[in-house]
Amino acid sequence: MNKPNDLAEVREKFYQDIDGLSMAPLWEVFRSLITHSPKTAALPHCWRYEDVRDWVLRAGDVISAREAERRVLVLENPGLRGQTRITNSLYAGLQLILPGEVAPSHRHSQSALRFIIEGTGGYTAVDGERAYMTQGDLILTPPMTWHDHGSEGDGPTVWLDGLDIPIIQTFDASFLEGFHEESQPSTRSPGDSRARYGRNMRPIDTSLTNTSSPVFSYPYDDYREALEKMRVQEEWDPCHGLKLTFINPQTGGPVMPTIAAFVQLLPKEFSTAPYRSTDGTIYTVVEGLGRAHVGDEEFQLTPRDIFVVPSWCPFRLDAEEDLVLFSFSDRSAQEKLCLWREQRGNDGDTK
Ligand code: 1HN
Repeated sequence: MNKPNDLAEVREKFYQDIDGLSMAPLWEVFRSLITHSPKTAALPHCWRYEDVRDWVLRAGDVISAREAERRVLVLENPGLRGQTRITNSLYAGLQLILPGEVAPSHRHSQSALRFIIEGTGGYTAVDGERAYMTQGDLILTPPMTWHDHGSEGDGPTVWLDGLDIPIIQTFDASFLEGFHEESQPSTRSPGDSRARYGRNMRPIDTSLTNTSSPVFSYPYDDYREALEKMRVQEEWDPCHGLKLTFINPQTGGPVMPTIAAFVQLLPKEFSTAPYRSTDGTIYTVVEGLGRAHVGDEEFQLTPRDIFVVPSWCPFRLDAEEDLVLFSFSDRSAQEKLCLWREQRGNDGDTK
C-alpha cells in the first residue's frame, strides 16, 4: 500500500497520463458539478437608472445604430464579467435609438423581449408589423422573426433587451440572417396582430401552433388597468402581491419558448414573505418606490432601476409607495425541462 504522499503523486501522474488522451477524472469535480442546491456565480446587483442613463445616451455620440447594428450597453452580472450575461442563462442590455435612426432588419434563433424604459416615437417592426413604443410596453421578437427598430420621435428611446443568448450558446444552435433591406416593408398596420389574437378571439381556420405568442406587443395602459381592476379584491399573495404572467394566447403558456415575463403590483407598505426560485430573474421598476432584499444585498428602488435576483437567492420586497415591477426569467425553458422549483417562506430550508 502506498503512503498518502505517494498516493497523491500516483494520482497526479495518472491525471497527467490520461490528460493527453483528452480524459479527466470525474471524482475531482463531482461535488462541484452536482450540488445539493443551485450554486451560481451570478451575484445580486442593481443598476440605478440615474447612474447609467447618461452613459447610454453618450453611446449615441460614439457609434450610430446602423454601424453598431444594435447599440446596446450590456448589463453584465458582476459575478460573470466578460460573459455578456446578466444571469447564467440570460442576456440583458439597454438599447438606444435616436430620432431618424434605423437598427437594420435581421432574424436569429435567439428569443428577445424589449421593455420600454423611456421615450416615445420609437418602434420595433416584427414580421411586417410595427409596434410603437411607450414606457412600460412589452414587445416580443420570437425566434426567427424578422425585426428592426427605428424612431420617428424627437428624443431618445431607451429599452431593456432580454435575450436567451447563453441558452442558445449551450445548445450551439445559433443562426443569424440579415434582411436584404435595412427596414422591412410594412405588410400589416400597427395593432393588426393584437386585433386578431389579442382579444380572446382568433380568425377562424387558423391553426394553433405551439411556438411563440402571435401577439407581440403588450401595451402598458392595457395591463396596468388589469392590475388596478384586480386590486379591488385585495387578494394579495404573501410572496408576490398581485402578479400576472404575460401569455401566448394560443397556449395560455409563457410568451416565448425559453423566456417568461411577469408584472406585479405591491400596495404601499406591503412587505413580501421570503421567496426563492430556480429561475434567476431580471426586474425593473415601472412605478413607485421600495426596497429589494436580495441575498445579503439591499437595493433602494426608484422607477427605471434594473436589478437581478440570481437563481435560488432569497428575495423579498418592501413597497414604500404602490410598486409596479416588470420581470423576466428563463422559467419558460425550466418548466419544459422539468427543472423549475420555488420555495415560499423559510419552510424546508435546504440552503
Ligand atoms: C439583437 O438582435 C437585438 O434585435 C438586441 O434589438 C440585442 C444582442 C445579441 C444578439 C442579438 C435587437 C442583441 C441582439
